[in-house]
Amino acid sequence: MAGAHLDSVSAGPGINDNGSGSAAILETVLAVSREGLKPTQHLRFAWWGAEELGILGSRHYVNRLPSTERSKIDAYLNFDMVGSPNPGYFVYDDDRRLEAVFKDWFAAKGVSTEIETEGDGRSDHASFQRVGIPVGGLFTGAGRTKTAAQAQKWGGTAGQAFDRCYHRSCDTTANINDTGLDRNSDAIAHAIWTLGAPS
Ligand code: DTR
Ligand code: ZN
Ligand code: ZN
Repeated sequence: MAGAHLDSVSAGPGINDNGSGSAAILETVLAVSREGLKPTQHLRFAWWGAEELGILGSRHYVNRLPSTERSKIDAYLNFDMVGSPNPGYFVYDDDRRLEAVFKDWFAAKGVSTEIETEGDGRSDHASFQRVGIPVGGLFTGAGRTKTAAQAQKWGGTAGQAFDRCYHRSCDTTANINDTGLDRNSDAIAHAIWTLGAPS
């Protein structure tokens, strides 16, 4: 299962937070449909409401899931901010198997990754993690500042926030780094297919 929150804060349009994640998983859905792919596992996608109000939509969904339905969810992948203008490449480290799918893909593309440490409990994956469903995901950074070492390996601007428009009115379509969104969109498609159609 893959998800992204569709809502934004009232301060701005939320194109990176979280139009980027919403669009990235939609692209995977469209590719699977366009190619007529037949995964061995069911693929489930969700676009959450009210994440910014307290992770309410995904919390409601999980709380209302019967246990028989919960047990069908092998993993939940969360994509919340995957196109930050000064991007980092962060991978959730909550589950080793899921983390490896992303890390290995980026490594094969020559892109180093770091463990995502800022978001524990701060997005929709928390709703699944609290009931014991393995979670993973990607993140390109919010208000924290990119270090010189990170700029050295990832490019971008050291001493500047990964997304200086986080929760601000300037989070518009100009607030997206195309390379970061492209790389993460491809990594997302790879992970969903790898996990959905295990060889
Ligand atoms: N995207 C933010 C929540 C958030 C902040 N840092 C992280 C790290 C990983 C996932 C999510 C977040 C929001 O929706 O406000
Ligand atoms: Zn937000
Ligand atoms: Zn968000």
